[in-house]
Amino acid sequence: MIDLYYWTTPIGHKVLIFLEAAGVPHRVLPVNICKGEQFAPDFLRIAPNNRVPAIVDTAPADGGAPISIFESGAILQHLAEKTDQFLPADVRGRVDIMQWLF
Ligand SMILES: N[C@@H](CCC(=O)N[C@@H](CS)C(=O)NCC(=O)O)C(=O)O
Repeated sequence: MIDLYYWTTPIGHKVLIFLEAAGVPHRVLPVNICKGEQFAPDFLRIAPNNRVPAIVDTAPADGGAPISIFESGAILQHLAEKTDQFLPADVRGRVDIMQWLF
């Protein structure tokens, strides 16, 4: 399960689109940045840069504690590796994806 901390911005959409397209079970948790909710201490523990999107991967591959991730590029790379989707195995395909991602 992925908890997505989200507001309706283009950068937020990127992560939501990935989750929907890859069929990843997820829960959307709104963070209203127009009301300053990105500065709430509970959210800052997940996203110390006070920005959405951020996620918590509640079932990481190593079976350990949940992992919090901020920055959409880092989030999308994590989700691509976790699901083995949208990330080519060959070096040239991978570079191509990464340069567009970042
Ligand atoms: N480089 C970040 C940018 C995230 C970002 O700028 N998010 C904006 C909304 S699109 C935000 O949360 N702004 C709240 C603030 O700056 O306080 C990423 O790609 O995740």
